[in-house]
Amino acid sequence: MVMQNTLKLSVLLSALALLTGCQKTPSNAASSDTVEVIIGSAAPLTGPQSHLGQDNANGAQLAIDDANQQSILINGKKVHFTLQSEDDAADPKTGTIVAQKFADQKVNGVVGHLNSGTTIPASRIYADAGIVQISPSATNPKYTQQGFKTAFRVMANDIQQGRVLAQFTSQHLNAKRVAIIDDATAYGQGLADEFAKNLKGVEVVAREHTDDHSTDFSAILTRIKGKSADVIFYGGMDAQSGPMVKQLRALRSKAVFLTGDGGCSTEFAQLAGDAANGSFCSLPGVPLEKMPKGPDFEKHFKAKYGPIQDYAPYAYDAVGVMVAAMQKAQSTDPAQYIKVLPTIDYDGVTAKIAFDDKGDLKNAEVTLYQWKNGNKSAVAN
Ligand code: ABU
Repeated sequence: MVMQNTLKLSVLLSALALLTGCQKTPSNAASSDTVEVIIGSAAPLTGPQSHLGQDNANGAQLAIDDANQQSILINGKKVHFTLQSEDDAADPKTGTIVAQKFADQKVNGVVGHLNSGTTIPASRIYADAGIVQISPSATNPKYTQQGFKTAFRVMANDIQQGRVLAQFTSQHLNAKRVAIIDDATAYGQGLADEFAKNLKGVEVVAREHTDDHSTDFSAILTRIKGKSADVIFYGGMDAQSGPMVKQLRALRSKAVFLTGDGGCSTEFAQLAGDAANGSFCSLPGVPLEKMPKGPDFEKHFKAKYGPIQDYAPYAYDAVGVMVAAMQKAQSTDPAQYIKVLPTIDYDGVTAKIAFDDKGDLKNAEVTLYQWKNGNKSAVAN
């Protein structure tokens, strides 16, 4: 009996060892010739923002594939990069679970998260674990204001974006009465606050809140119509901005519709249809065709994944600058390559990437667009 139990235990232990062996190699564990590097990607891969999350993951994967094509040597050893893509469902709590998983696994770096609402709580976990985090799309300024040395982003933040949107509203749209709606998330509410703070000579006639899962805004829009707003600003994502502008036009409102980057995607135009015509939105960065390597990237990305939603080039650059830092430091250990990130000068697809003392992009730009027949084009601001 004792023999049988010992045998069972031994079989169980062997099975467990086999299972453990099947998991991805932890950071910096290497065969004698190749160092295996795992970069985590965290974004919503399910739910209303899954198209944006997949766009980020695809951009990051393309950069990983390109890095592997280059047969990079670090400290004399060949490096093989793997992207581990996890779904945070755009949910702050799930975001921290994903972050803890990456921390336990000791991944070499994280590209993400997509949303400010997940990026900010996850950033403390990465900071405690000493893991470099580069967000390609979270724009709430708080992310890089917490004093975490591990937190970086490769696009403008919402202090910059809110200011541009407000100046455009005050000076170019000549708005007198503005209504503001947000989705009560770190991003949507934060951007709406920055927008409101920077308006000049404009009365805010309504301030309304929804959430990032709603699709029926008729009650909010009816209340706003009663206030005769000439501009409606929405702080939130495309899954809401698309139906919102459609419902606004169904109410025969002529108010100008304006939103930030979360509502400025290809998906927005598809959801809104003809109602998108004439709407304005902002995106961090310069238009794709004016990015240093934008046109080449678009061809390269489209051939594999189809149209870009929004942030894929930034996810590509987030991986690219991380790999460049590893090469410069000749180490894949975040404790080592983090030391070169504050002085890195990287020729990205989207821009020249260099970070300020907080981890924000230096010389970040914001562009305003107007929609016409399913396409957006840059407007002077
Ligand atoms: N930047 C808009 C979408 C992501 C976020 O900041 O939540």
